[in-house]
Amino acid sequence: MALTFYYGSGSPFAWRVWLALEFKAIAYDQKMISFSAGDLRTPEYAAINPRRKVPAIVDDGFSLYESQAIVEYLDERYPGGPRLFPGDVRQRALIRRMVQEADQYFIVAMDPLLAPILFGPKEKWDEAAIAEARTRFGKELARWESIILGDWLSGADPSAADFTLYPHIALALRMEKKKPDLDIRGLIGAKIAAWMRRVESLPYFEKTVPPHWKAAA
Ligand SMILES: N[C@@H](CCC(=O)N[C@@H](CS)C(=O)NCC(=O)O)C(=O)O
Repeated sequence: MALTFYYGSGSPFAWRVWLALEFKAIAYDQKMISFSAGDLRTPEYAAINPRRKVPAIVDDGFSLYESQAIVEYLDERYPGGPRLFPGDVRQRALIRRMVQEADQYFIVAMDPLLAPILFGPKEKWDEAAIAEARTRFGKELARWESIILGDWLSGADPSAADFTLYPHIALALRMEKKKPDLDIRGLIGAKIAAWMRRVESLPYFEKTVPPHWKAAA
């Protein structure tokens, strides 16, 4: 197998690459990195990604990390089949803009919830701070309701923008497992909810769902 994909279960950055690989029907070999077993700290992995994070790929001896760089690389290296950046120069610019918005603004708005709820102990939850962060995050989710341009985020066709935002929203929804009254679903508008169902209907979607999420479902 020419391309090896290194991922961690639940990483939205790895999930984006996984969706991109499947979308483009690129043959790959997958290696799941265990955060808890210390796989990121091995010298072998450091040689692939010295920042010791997932995702990473090794394609015919070429190592690459940083999810968005990987997605762009895949589209250029494997130009056959559907494009992750389809359309003309302006359409592709819109897609890149949305990717940036998802990675910059969406994540920044979600982080004040994610840090305490998914990664902190319940006993330390500050309900007032969580409520305030939820309101701010709700504004960001509402913004995407006006950003979406069609059936897919950037219009008529799926693109890298969909594969960037979807895993971030899925991670946000995951917080409800630990704190059901957070009601993230209640912050999601009708257009984004329909778009999520569209992503979830992609034939390869189920295969890319983080394995430990499926195990716990
Ligand atoms: N900017 C990076 C972010 C990658 C990242 O933060 N990965 C996390 C998982 S979501 C990770 O590997 N964390 C392990 C650690 O920091 O020890 C990308 O887009 O690939």
